[in-house]
Amino acid sequence: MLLGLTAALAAGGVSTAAAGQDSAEETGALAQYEGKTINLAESWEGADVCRQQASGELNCWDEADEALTAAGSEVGIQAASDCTASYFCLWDGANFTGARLELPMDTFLDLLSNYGFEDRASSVYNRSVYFAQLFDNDYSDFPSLAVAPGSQYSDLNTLSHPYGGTWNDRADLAIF
Ligand SMILES: [Ca+2]
Ligand SMILES: [Ca+2]
Repeated sequence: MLLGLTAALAAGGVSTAAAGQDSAEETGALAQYEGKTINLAESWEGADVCRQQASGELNCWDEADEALTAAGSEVGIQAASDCTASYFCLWDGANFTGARLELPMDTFLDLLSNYGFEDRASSVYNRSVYFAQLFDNDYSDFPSLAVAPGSQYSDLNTLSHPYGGTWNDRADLAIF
């Protein structure tokens, strides 16, 4: 597992290349937001939610727009159920609040730095049928946190990290 991970990291940009983008050698995932292209590794430009579509497209939008289109939804209330079915979701804040990144489960790994989301996740929800793992690549042996299908962690501050402290704002890599 770790050998495969290391090889994949050495190859670089696996998920970006798999998404069919031309900029595989550049760092940063390019997303569509309010009619313009933004590089998530540089800035979310104020977007609240970004979703890597299974088709390879990456789209971002504002939470307010999402609430307007979801008829009967609890406007302004952020919840784990905001996570799109079959996706793996990461939130900047605890209790499923703040900026949200949605990743499909059709890629082997996603470097969160490509999305400007390394050392940032504070709550997660694996709303898919596949097993997922988060890794902290600040350490050579890649400590990992398993997130079983259908499971969620509302506050990564409550999970101990093997190198001390907690998993809050530590994950850099997601593997499915
Ligand atoms: Ca955070
Ligand atoms: Ca880290």
